[in-house]
Formats: sequence, C-alpha cells, structure tokens
Amino acid sequence: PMGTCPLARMPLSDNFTGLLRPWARPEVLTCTSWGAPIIWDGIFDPAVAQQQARQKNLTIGLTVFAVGRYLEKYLARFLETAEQHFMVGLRVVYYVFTERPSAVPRVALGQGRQLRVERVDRERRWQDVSMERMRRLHVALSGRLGREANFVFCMDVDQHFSGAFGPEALAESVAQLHAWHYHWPQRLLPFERDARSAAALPFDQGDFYYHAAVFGGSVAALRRLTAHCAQAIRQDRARGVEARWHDESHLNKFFWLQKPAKVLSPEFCWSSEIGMRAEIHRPRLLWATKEYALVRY
Ligand code: 2GW
Ligand code: MN
Repeated sequence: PMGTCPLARMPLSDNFTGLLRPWARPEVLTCTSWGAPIIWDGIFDPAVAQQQARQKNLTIGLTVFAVGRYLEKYLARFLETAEQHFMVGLRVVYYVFTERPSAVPRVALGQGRQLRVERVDRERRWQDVSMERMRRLHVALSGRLGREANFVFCMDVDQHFSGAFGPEALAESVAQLHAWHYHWPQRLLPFERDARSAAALPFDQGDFYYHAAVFGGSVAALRRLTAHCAQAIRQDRARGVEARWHDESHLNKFFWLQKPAKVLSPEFCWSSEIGMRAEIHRPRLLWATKEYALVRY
C-alpha cells in the first residue's frame, strides 16, 4: 500500500504526517489513483505531525464567513471549539469575514493565536453569500493573510470542532471527502454536468465529490484555487447560469483539473445526521443540523 502512494513518501518534512501506516485501516481507501494520501484516523502519528510542524515554525490561517444570522447562530461555538482542537500548539490567525465586525463575539484566545475581522458586504441572495467567498478569499490571500500565513484552511461556519484537527491535515493542497457521498459510485455524484456552466465535468468523469465546508493548502495554491473559482463564477453569471452546488461545484471542477496533494477522510468533517459508521472513528468537525427555514432568505 505505501509503495502505491507516492505523495505519501514525499520528503518526510513536507507531508506533516511522518511515515503513513495505511495497513492500520485496511477497510478504507487510503490512497488516490494519483498517489495522494487519504488521511484516516490511525494511519498517521499525531506526535510526529506536531513535531514537524513546530520545527517549521508555521503560521496557519483559518478563514470563516459569518454573514447575517449565521454570525449569532454559529460563530461563537465554531471559534470556541477551534481554540480547543484546531492546530493546538501552532501559531494560528483566524480571519472572520462579516458585514458586522462589532458583533463578532469576544472569544478568549490561547497563546500565539490571533483573530482578525474583515468587513464584507452582505449579498442579497444566499447563493451569492456563499459564492462571493471565493472572490473575497482571493483578495485576502493577496493581502495580509497571504503574508502572515504559510498554510490556510477555509471553512463553513455552521459546524463545530469535536476532535483534534492538527498538522496531519496540512499539505500544498487539501480537499475534504463529502460525508454524504464518499461511498457512492461516480455516476451518482452530484457534479455539475450542464456544459453551459464552467463547473461542468464531462459525463462519466470525476474523482471524488469534495465538500466545500473544508479546503486548504499553501497560500500560493489557494490563490490559484480561489482565482479559478471566482473567475468561473463570474463567467457563469455573465452567461446566466448557476452551478448546481454553487461554489462547491466550481471547487470540485478545480480539484478535478488540479488534483489535491492530500485528501481528508470524512472523519474530518462528519454529519451526525448520518449516524454512526464503523469506519468513522473520531469526527474532528460536526455539521450543525440544517434549519433552512430559519436562516435562508
Ligand atoms: C447560506 C445559505 C442559505 C442561507 C444562509 C447562508 C449563509 C451562509 C449566510 O446567511 N451567512 C453566511 O455567512 N454564510 C456562509 O456561507 C457561512 O460561512 C456558511 O457556512 C457558508 C456556506 O453556507 P451554508 O453553510 O449554509 O451552506 P451548506 O452547508 O449547504 O454548504 C455547502 O454548499 C454551499 C453552496 O451551496 C457551499 O459550497 C458550502 O461551502 C458547502 O459546505
Ligand atoms: Mn455549511
């Protein structure tokens, strides 16, 4: 198994996992067809990951948007649980994007951890709130965030951390397997297939369906990702089309064109609504239950 996963054998200091132990999880897929490791609990040593990351003295950015009712509803718990579980022991800079900076909750931050607030406009349609993130992230990655962070994770706010989310998740580019879809056959995955959209994948193509609630990578890689998605969204808008799952469709197109260097198992972003599954050992993030009637406008 190791022999078939070349990106897992990159110089050890570059993959933040040390030697992987795929044999610890024989029941799941631990390597993609292009040789990227799929990180499941038990195949890496968290202590080795921590040591490698600390040696490099990394700063990790964590971006999150909290616009409209999502601010009161989700942001405090997201940040409080990130303090307990996200990259503990490393330097972390949170970037909160909101239209109401003064309403951002004051969360007590650990040593070496900072929070910055960036003002954004509130879009009229919720689809645009979600899609505008790509353009806004691209701007931020070209500014202060890009200068102060080495690696960045971009996350949805409607979730909370429930387990250690550490440097084993770091790589040049990182995609998250979608908890609903990771065991589905390719022809059933909800990729955009309408060729009028820039997000379209050719019929019968597609690797995995990735969840836009978590993606990450180096600043340079994320600048390419956000530039691609923002441009594709602009093009669709000009043509009067909108991809099926908005920014997530464009993210999936990007990762199909430029394969991620690391893939996170659904343990990293799980939905309690799915219930227990034998292969989900320790969820690191849990989605909030959807209350669309309350928050969609
Ligand atoms: C979005 C949809 C409907 C109503 C409100 C909002 C909304 C989103 C909002 O009022 N305020 C806000 O800050 N957001 C931000 O956009 C927030 O960070 C949220 O987590 C993110 C994505 O919206 P969300 O979480 O409601 O969408 P999901 O959970 O259905 O997410 C997937 O699909 C989305 C596209 O439809 C995105 O790709 C998202 O990344 C995916 O996880
Ligand atoms: Mn969400």
